[in-house]
Amino acid sequence: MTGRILKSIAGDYWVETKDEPIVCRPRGLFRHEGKKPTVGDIVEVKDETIIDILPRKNLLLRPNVANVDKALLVFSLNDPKPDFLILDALIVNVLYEGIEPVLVFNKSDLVSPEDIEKINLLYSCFPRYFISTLDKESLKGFIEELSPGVYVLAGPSGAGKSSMINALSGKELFIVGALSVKIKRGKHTTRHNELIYLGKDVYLADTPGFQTLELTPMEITELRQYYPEFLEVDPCRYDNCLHDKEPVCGVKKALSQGLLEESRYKNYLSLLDKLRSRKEY
Ligand SMILES: Nc1nc2c(ncn2[C@@H]2O[C@H](COP(=O)(O)OP(=O)(O)OP(=O)(O)O)[C@@H](O)[C@H]2O)c(=O)[nH]1
Ligand SMILES: [Mg+2]
Ligand SMILES: [Zn+2]
Repeated sequence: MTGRILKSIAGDYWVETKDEPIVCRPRGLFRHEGKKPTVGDIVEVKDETIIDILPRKNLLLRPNVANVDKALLVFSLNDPKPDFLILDALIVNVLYEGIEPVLVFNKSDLVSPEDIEKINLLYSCFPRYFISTLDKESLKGFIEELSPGVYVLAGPSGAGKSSMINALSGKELFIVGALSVKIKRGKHTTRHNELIYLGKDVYLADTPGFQTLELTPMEITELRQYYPEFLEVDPCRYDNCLHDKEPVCGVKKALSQGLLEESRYKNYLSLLDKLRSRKEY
């Protein structure tokens, strides 16, 4: 029998079947082969043992989910305030895995329409939604994004990922955490990855939030290709231009003309520095 892994806790795997999910253990051989079943995997199951992992379409590492169709990057507009450097790094990580990012800015009830418009312009080269899980109406446009597939929700702790899945499913499937009073940060309420079947072949993966920036290791020359807006400007003098100190650079020209967002570019340079300092080890 084949099924999809919905969650894994301490070596137990919940595999979806027609009736109830079955709790399975992976066969011992996987470890020797360096294979690890992952949430989202389609697996072959026999006698409560996972005996085979079917070929994966892709594997997102942070959060660790297999066969992802789109990544919903969930950031709150306030409480906690969005960290755009973390968002930009996350966009890069997702694109690096060949997965399309969809930006979901939550808690629109906590900011002004002007603030929303600024962020709307900043990220105009990505599909993006502004929602509040407290306002079901605001979810309507977003629901149309959900064609059949596996969607992973990723973002900082306290952004409202679990709240979103609860609001979309109409059920209290996940525990929602309070924010710490002082720093208005999330408290890492969700502890493991879990796929929820929403109906109509749509799966949503709730994942634990994070607070720190993690950038997938890559060559410094690779980074620029994960900035879709850089691909639209005039060509640079050098093919391998990093859009940093080089003369006659299409990106810097576009910036000086106000055609690109300054803060996206600054964050690009920060991520470039991160990759450079990693290389020096
Ligand atoms: N004002 C407001 N608060 C919200 C909204 N959505 C969620 N919250 C609150 O934000 C807090 C965090 O929500 P969660 O859904 O637990 O956030 P999470 O992203 O799942 O956090 P982790 O599981 O820690 O990663 C809770 O107190 C929610 O009630 C919203 O649209 N507006
Ligand atoms: Mg959560
Ligand atoms: Zn350039």
